[in-house]
Amino acid sequence: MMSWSRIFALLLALSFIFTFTVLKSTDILGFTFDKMKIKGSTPHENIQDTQNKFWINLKNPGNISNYKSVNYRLPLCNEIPPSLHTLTINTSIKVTFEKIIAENTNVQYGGHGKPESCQAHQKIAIVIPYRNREPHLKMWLYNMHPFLQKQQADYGIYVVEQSQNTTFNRAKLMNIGYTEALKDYDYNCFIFSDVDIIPMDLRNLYRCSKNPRHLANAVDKFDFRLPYETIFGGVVAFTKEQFLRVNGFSNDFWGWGGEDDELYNRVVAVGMKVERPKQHIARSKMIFHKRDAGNEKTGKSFHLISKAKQRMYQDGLSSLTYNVTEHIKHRLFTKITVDIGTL
Ligand code: BGN
Repeated sequence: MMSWSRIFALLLALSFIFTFTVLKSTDILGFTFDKMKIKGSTPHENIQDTQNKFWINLKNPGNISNYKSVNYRLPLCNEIPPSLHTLTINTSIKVTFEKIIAENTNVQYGGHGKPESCQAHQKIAIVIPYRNREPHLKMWLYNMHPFLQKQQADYGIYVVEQSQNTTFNRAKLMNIGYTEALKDYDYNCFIFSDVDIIPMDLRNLYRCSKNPRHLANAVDKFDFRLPYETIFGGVVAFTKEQFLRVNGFSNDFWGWGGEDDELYNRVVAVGMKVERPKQHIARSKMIFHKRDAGNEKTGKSFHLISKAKQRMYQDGLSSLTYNVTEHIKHRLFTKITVDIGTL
């Protein structure tokens, strides 16, 4: 015969088990129990920084799901984050990776940041075409990590580097950034940015919208105006679907100029239009530099731009080929070095 105290203890245990099962299945506590096990860990904790540097060379990047973070039921962030204001950008100070890391401790390997107090509406990949511009990259990261965090963005930085010293192909690097970023995380917004453009106002939200957006429409180099109405260079934002719809950039623009004009024509050809933030908000600084070697004009742009509508479905994401030669998760960005062939 069981004593009353034993019966009571048994009932208590049963009710605990019952409550636990119900909470687990209904997720009442606001996060799933399996994920609770990794509460407090960062998505990147599995990566060992054995070389005591700021980066890891991933031999098999596909195996590391370093962006699958804890699914807290945070409230959605406000559409417009609080306390947005103009910024003073000083590009003459000296910055080091150590300094940027020290000032952005929330940023995780691969250059991934997200708001801590709320859930962002968009998952944003920032794609930067790159070759041999380390001082600019440091200046960009120094300014842009704080910028994106103040904008409460859930974002990752992708620096796509052309490995060969041959003619540069900005547009193809953008297409590669889009393709590679999607292997990391379910990004739904892509911001394609030059490494030398820094926004001067937090109200210039680096976000996607119903139409593709031109974010750098008031650059100091052009006296904070549009040099021509259809300009679409510097920094543009596309949702995943918008970029697919235009089949990305053309891969056939080697050397300086025109790939952005052609992209503009693609956008118009599929019936979308370009949106722009107001010019007093979109003020941006371009870091001064001379034209890079290997990025001369080739003189072929004009013809390609005029044929955008006819060519766009044969030339773009659908025809993209490249080889990744190095894939690095730096503390402040993901760097993907690629062999893209030559002109
Ligand atoms: C234009 C370039 C753009 C560039 C802007 C601003 C061309 C096409 C020539 C037929 N277009 O002249 O790519 O964004 O200047 O620098 O070169």
